Amino acid sequence: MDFLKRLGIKEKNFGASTGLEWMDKPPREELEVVSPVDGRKIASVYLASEQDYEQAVSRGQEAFRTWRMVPAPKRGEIVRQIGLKLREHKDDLGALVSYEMGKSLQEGKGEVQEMIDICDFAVGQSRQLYGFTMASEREHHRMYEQYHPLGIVGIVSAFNFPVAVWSWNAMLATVCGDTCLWKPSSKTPLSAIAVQHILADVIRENDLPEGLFSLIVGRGASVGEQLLSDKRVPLISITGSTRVGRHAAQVIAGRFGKAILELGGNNAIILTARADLKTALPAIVFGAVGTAGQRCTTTRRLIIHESIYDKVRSALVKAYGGLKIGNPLDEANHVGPLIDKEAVNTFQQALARVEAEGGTRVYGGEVLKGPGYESGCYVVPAIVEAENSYRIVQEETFAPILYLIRYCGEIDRAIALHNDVAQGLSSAMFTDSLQEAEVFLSAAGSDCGIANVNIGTSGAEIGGAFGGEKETGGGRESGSDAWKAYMRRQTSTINYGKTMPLAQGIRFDV
Ligand code: UN1
Repeated sequence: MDFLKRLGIKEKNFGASTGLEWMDKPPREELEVVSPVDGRKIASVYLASEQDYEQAVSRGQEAFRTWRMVPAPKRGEIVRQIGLKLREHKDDLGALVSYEMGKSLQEGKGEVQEMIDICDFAVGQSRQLYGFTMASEREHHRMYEQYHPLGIVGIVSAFNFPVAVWSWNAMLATVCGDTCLWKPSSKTPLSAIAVQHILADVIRENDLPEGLFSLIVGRGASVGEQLLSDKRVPLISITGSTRVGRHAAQVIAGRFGKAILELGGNNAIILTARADLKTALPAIVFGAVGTAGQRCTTTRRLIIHESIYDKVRSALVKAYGGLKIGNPLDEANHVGPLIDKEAVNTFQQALARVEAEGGTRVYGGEVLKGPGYESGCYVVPAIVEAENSYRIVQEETFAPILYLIRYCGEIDRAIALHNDVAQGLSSAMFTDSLQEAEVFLSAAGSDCGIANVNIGTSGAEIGGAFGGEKETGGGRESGSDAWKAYMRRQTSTINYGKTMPLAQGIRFDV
């Protein structure tokens, strides 16, 4: 476990920092971080107190006053340096993510690559914070819009992407002139602490102010509630469950704050009669069992045309039979553990519920025991035949359960089933029919924020806007023009004439 040392993780770590400074005054509640990989304690973290939170916010406000006046391309230069540091630490940080969270090493490194990619994206963006110039209806007037920094951006991230989702938000916020206050999941605080150490070099080398990047590790509602109701934090970006997001959105709206919500998904792939199963199969399996079914974008429902249903079911059972489940740091394994035993319970309860509603389990569902599985967090990914209307199918269970749903007739029927859930994150269709594909992507097609053709539901690139509709929350992070959410918009009109004409031709002579 040399990577822990190289990332600055000690036996006991502090969970609150404003940059170079760590808040280390005792007494503090201590949180033990246990790896789902082997059930061993990795390290412990002293949780942040309310005073630490106050300190982080006041430093964040102070840093904002100078940071907002730094030219955006110069802010981009800082992000460029962060990207370089992440490249240096990619293997170690990827290993820590894998060990602390349980995703495969490939996916752990992929997550750090996603951070590097968004750094590159944000550097380019720092020279492109464009506003429009509009034609004024008044003579000798110029009208244009500009984007200004917002202030402190709160970033609440989830355990399943313990570092990448922070970077989507933080790197854009940084080039936009904001300061960042990060509350990571208390299930994966060490990955966040390691990132804070990586940032420290860049902060030191560039003499950046304390409060530009703050970290607050809290547990349960304590610091979280403080953050939600804090008027000094104009924007909070939240990744998490719909339940948490619904509450957060109400509290933030109550103070007219802004929120970017990336909540639950219930993502489906439609396999039409025209699907190429050779390409579809790996996409389905990766989508359903990658990160042990704990991605927001995980494929949870497979909507299959009746003419190929039996063939698809047997191909999937065969593919699942070849999956290697075990220590995710061993690159021979495809599937690692769930995050904790509570998640294993949720997995088992969901399987019991779907069977009670009439579903048939065709593969998996067992909890693995014996050597290599001591943590009690390893499960065999499950395939279940179900109806879309089952209550459990309507919910997002954060575990590897793939529901097979049959459709008959035309794709309109498949699309209706597809959209008949409360969530709207990611979606896909496999077909070689141009017509079917275009219908799926049309206004009458998928109602999700992400809609793919001949690609699975998970593994989005950072260049596109990421997020979804309905109970997924409506927010967009990452690429495209998602940066606009991190800034405030201003329309400015300048009169360079010698008269005072009013808009709409109104005359007001005094
Ligand atoms: C998430 O699960 O919260 O599209 C993010 C994907 C990844 C990001 C997932 N790029 O699967």
